[in-house]
Amino acid sequence: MRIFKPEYKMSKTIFGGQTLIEKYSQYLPVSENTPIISLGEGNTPLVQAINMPKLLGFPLLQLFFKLEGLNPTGSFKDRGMTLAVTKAVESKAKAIICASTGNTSASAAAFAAKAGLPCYVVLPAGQVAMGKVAQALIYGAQLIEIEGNFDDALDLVQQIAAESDITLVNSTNPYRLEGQKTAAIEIVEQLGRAPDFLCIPVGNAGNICAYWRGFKLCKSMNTATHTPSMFGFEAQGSAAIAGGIPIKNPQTIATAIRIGNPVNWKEAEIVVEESKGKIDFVSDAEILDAYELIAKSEGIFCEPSSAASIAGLIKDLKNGYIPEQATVTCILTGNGLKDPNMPMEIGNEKIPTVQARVDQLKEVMGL
Ligand code: AN7
Repeated sequence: MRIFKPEYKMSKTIFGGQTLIEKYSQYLPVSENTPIISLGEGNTPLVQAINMPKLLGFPLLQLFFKLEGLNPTGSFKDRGMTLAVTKAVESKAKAIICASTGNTSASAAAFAAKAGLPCYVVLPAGQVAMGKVAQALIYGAQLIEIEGNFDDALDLVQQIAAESDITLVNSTNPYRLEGQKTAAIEIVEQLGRAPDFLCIPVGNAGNICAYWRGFKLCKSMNTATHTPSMFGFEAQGSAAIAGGIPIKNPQTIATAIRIGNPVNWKEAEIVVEESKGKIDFVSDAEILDAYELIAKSEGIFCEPSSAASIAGLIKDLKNGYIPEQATVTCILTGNGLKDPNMPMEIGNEKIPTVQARVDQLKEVMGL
């Protein structure tokens, strides 16, 4: 429930930098009068891996991580959501709605809160990481869980949006991918060039399309001399695009990408063709290994779905699709804190408990 009436002000609310929409306004469908709804999204760090290339046995690899989990709600969704909600407000929408595996709902709920718009969130019951549900709740969205999966939820919200004046903010909303393409422009700014390969997790395949739009834009503006090969990775039990057929009952521990019929499938196939890329899959075991490796070797806690990009990179270094000398960027789409139970679930070390005495502490420390 909203605790106030919406009141749209155009005054600046983000200090010490520009909003994503202001910074990239020339590439986005906005005007001087567009009432920007911002939480301070974008401008995320690009961090070079220093230990992983050696540990993996590919010391010459130039590997960079784009930390999209450092956006205001902890995922890349904020880049598209700032524009989708801004445009919803501009067109005087009454409310917004989405189906979600979690991150879209957290982002939609937060931007709706700032805009003073009601927000409806439809989730697959029992299949969303705890942190994401917590976010949507505290931001004041109306949450509804369905006995079904993400694909069922998306079908339902599309019907509701078609029959009402509620704006759908899933990636079928054209503004979502337009906002998300800014991440590619940022990478080129930060790296001073486009990477040779971009590794990215694939769920609905919206983000891979958005990045491709951004890289093509950089090439056309001559800020990059080339575009990267786009390598997308689905989870094995949900690998509809890689397998060439929708999956009725998708499975994976990477719940964010547990999607059986990706909505941006067609555009993603064009991206693969144009960029000389591919959409492949990685197993849950490969995802969890990568999830642990990046945390333990680089100090980066991403969510399991995000680690699909690293698992894919490792797979393709080993089978030769990605040469060792390449410059590669992995997109880490979401923050590890979204799914705080996962480290405990996969860790088999028992945390010792001792009395509050220095001798006992020393003993377990091996001192
Ligand atoms: C962490 O929140 O679909 O291929 O409803 O949360 O653009 O779908 C999330 C997707 C990757 C896949 N990484 O991106 C949702 C949702 C994380 C994600 C993806 C998602 P797309």
